[in-house]
Amino acid sequence: MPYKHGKEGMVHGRMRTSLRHVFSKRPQTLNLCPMIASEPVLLNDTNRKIIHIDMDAFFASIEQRDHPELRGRPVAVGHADSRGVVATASYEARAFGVKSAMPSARARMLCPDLVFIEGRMSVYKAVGEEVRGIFRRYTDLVEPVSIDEAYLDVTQNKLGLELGVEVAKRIKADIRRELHLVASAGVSYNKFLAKVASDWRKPDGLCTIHPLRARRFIEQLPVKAFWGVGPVTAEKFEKLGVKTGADLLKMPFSELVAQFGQAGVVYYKFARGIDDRPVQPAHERKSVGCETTYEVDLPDRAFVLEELGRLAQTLEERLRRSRFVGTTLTLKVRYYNFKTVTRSMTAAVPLTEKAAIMRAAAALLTDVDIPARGVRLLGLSVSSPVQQKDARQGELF
Ligand code: TTP
Ligand code: MG
Ligand code: MG
Repeated sequence: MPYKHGKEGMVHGRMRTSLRHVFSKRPQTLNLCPMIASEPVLLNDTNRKIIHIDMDAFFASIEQRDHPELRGRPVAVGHADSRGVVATASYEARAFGVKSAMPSARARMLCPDLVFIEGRMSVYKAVGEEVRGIFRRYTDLVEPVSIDEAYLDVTQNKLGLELGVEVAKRIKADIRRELHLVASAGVSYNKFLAKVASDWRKPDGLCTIHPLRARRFIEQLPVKAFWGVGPVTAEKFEKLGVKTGADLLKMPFSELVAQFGQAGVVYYKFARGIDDRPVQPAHERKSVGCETTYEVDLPDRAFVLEELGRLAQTLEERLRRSRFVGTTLTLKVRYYNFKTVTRSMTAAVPLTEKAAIMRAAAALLTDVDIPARGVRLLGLSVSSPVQQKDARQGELF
């Protein structure tokens, strides 16, 4: 045991706080009790039905679907020029070793007959939306992870189907019939196992990991297949003699935490098939805003206007980045004495540019008193969304 009692308590305290982001807040599923035992007592929730779905060779399959002459041929989506890289490759090209993120020149060396296609991002995004539309026929608990994959919680599903695998089968069939594309699905009682399962028999995979078989499955799993284990961590595990889930299971809790900190707790739980992270559906964004508290209170209206100009610039950038489009502007002014006033107006057209935001902000400010002792905070936000497509499309794959 590398920790003294006091220090260990502190380490656990810190882990608990930050783990809130990783795990659900149901306290009965995690009972870390460092003073009594070095191995935490863990309860496992195996009642959920979670599906992870990922489209097969997504961009390349769409190109083969839309260009029949490419079917059965090795296809890479990406720039063919010397500085280009492969975004993805069809399974025919993968047989030659061509894969995502590989320089195009190397891909061509491996597969001289490779057909390069320039990507059509707007088409891929639209198909990604169609796929999500199919998921939502079965459940609203859909958590998109990237353009071509998502987690679904189908414990309660709209069709009242008993088995998660039955839902997964139907979704795969819908995607094939309606979109002429192929998806792989993994089904289990948590996200970690569902994700591993969907990767298991790609392409066109459908793998279920039953709670009673989870332990066996995990034991033979290479440690690099565990969530959060990248090449660097895999090497660290290798040096510790840990190659598989079975090896990981032998590592004491204290040792894992000493080696990997918070991540060690996660590995400890995953090795035991425990992952309580909920499926979190995409939340609808209601507003985008920014505000600044000034070190020295702004003394008059001219200063306030100048600062509003800066805020409007920042807001324009944030709106663009989050692809948020809304029509209501709210101005917030906090005085030296913390008294706060807000004023809002709704425009006929969306407020997306600095000039329009600034005009509206200046109009709102005419209705606000600026006290002689100054203003300590200003804020601007846009709300009343008119169209939020792709608002969460931060990550693409
Ligand atoms: P992935 O799901 O990682 O890959 P894939 O769908 O092409 O193939 P698989 O059958 O193994 O799932 O990524 C989805 C899409 O994201 C992929 O078609 C292209 C794009 N992408 C990139 O542009 N660059 C990358 O490095 C990766 C990994 C993906
Ligand atoms: Mg994919
Ligand atoms: Mg993917």
